[in-house]
Amino acid sequence: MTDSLAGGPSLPQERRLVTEIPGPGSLERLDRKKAHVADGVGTMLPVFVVAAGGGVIVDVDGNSLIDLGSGIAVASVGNAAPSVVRNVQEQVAAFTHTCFMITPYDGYVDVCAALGELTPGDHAKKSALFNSGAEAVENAVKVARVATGRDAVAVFDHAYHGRTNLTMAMTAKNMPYKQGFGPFAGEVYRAPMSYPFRDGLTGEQAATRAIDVLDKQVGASNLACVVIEPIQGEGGFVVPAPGFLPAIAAWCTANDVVFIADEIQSGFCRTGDWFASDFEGVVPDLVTTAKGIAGGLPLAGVTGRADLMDSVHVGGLGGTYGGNPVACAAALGAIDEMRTHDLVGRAREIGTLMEGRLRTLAADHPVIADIRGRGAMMAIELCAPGTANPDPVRTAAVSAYCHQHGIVTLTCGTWGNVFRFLPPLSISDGLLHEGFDVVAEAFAATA
Ligand code: PLZ
Repeated sequence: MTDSLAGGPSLPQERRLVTEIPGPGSLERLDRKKAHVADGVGTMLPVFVVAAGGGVIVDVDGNSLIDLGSGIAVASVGNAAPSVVRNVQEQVAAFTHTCFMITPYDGYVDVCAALGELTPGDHAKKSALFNSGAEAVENAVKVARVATGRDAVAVFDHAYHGRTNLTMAMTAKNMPYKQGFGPFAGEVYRAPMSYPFRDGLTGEQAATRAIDVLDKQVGASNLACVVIEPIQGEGGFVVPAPGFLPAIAAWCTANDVVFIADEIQSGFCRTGDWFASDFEGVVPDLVTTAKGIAGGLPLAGVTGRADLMDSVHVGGLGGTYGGNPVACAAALGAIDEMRTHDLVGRAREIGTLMEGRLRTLAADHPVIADIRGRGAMMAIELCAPGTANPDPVRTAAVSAYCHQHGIVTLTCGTWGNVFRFLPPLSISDGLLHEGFDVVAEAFAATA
């Protein structure tokens, strides 16, 4: 067992392997999981966690793993970040729940005010808070439908928006997200995404192609909204070619279609801006947020033009737990951490370091066909050398090596052939380098 169960940045910042991965303590617990947890809930790297912080995750056997995933871009301020812990402890001792729709409290309003300040654009904005990313996306669509009086929703190839019924319809990939779970919500239409590695189009060309599909197959006057991840997450960290997002946003504005940026994975400093939309100066009508917003507690938001947000009748938006006081306190702590430690700047530094390491790696391993991403949201796509044929087998082999050697790495992509790197912004350069040393070993060992 580990000597300290306290997490946070004071945990020893080291990779330390004292057993096989998973070790005996985790294997024993995996049997309990098998007995009591539904098989449909998978685990990618089955070590049971007792503490985490800075850039490491410590398991029940005393292994300390380097975290290059942040629990899928959630623990961006670091696990058990001090200001999150402090705010949560104070709030949890004061009151844990009243339901904001019954008797309100300051934390909810403070988070909405912060969202209004931090999201792109200087216009009048309002927000509503929810529990999960999928719920935020559902509610953004509800707002857009009421505001426009239209039904149709446009999404893109490779999109990921969640696992609820409407968001499954909006998500592109069948296995594992949709298989057998239909029928899905109607009036969801899919347009081609800008995917520079695969389509070779400029942003303008790709936008013209997408707009043509929407115009001809749906009709702008039927569209309530276009929903897009400014950098796609689960779909493969696809970064659209420059000019694509501004052209789609401009077309939406010209046709009174609500432009919704799903910043659930890309938001809150991750890409080296507060939001990925900021990079090209795109100002969405609505922005959905979750994940990084609250340092690990479940919270999500829809933020956008006050006139759109206020188009919904009183009582039309809500939920028992949406904007829970403890989650709001955590968010205020996380946002404070991002501001005081300039995590936007830190994400850029991490991006420069990771991109350098990945370029060196790609020079030695032609299976790495593309390097993309921004800031602390970087990825490599693996294909048979010299082709665009996805290589999910090599991806899985590299991944398994990393896991066995104490690095938490995640994969993604429509073909499961993309390695994504989402380290906590609290990780040290030293640990990052060590993590990428192991990734390099993994490529060499599986060549
Ligand atoms: N929109 C852009 O990335 C969540 C999903 C993991 P929830 N991505 C991780 C999994 O396999 O379930 C996500 C996202 C974008 C929406 C969501 C949904 O957010 O909080 O998982 O509902």
